[in-house]
Amino acid sequence: MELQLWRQILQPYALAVDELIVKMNHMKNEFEYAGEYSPIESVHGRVKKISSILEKAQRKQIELDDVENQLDDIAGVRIICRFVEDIDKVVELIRQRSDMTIVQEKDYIRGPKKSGYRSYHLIVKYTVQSLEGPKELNVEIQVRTLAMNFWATVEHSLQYKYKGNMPAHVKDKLLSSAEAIVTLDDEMSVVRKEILDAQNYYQHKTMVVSNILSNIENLYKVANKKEVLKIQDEFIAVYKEDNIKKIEHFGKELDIVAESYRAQRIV
Ligand code: 0O2
Repeated sequence: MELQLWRQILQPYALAVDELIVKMNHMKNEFEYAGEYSPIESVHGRVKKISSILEKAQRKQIELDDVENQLDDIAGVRIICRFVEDIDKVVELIRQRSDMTIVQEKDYIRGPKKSGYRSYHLIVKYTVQSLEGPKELNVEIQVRTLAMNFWATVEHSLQYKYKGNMPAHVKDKLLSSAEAIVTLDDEMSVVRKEILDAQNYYQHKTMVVSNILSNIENLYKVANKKEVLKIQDEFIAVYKEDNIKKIEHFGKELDIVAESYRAQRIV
């Protein structure tokens, strides 16, 4: 097949990769705008090089005319997460989308490859629009942690260097470093809990403080100004102590004061 024809065949795959990078990054941004922790750390993508397509087709004995049907990873998107738990969350987000359909899943995390490779692979059907109309194609989405990605990148370049003849001592080193990556990911999961706890704490504190502020604002309309100023000063003093229990207690007492004014108004 001519080079020019290959370039033409690969165009819709390039469009799919570009679109999916934008969409996945948008999901990441949505979490961030909502002030929430994003399970997506970064998004990358590529269209397989023609030389790699030809090499894989030859290795898997695929006819060149059948490459588009048989090779699922001509278009590839990689989603990098900080923590292992984020991977399931990302897979769930993809499962819920209506613009792509998962047709295959390979869980190399619960069942790593012999090489030590860990990653979650999805093949999705995705439709792009071109001048020739809609085209449905397969895209491989790999979801992995930063640590898994580091290992896979190093191992991939060593595979390339040794071209199938990797010395035993290098293989052993890669296997032991794959185990170290599992330990690292496990230990980092503890930090994830702390990040989420800190985030929940922050959200709770924000809610309690904004209730107090709106109560003080309303009191200005109905109560004696001097009294409200006193309440405001007391609140600033409690807030500076940065003790959530004391802020909560202050909030409850203020609720009672605000409620009594509301009751007086009704009477
Ligand atoms: P590239 O250069 O990343 O595109 P096969 O190639 O037969 O093993 P198959 O059946 O196509 O794999 O699907 P699989 O197992 O889901 O793997 C597809 C892709 O996953 C590979 O693409 C790699 O990107 C990655 N991968 C799988 N196994 C390993 C591994 O042991 N080490 C590393 N570093 N990556 C792996 P390509 O086409 O091999 O390469």
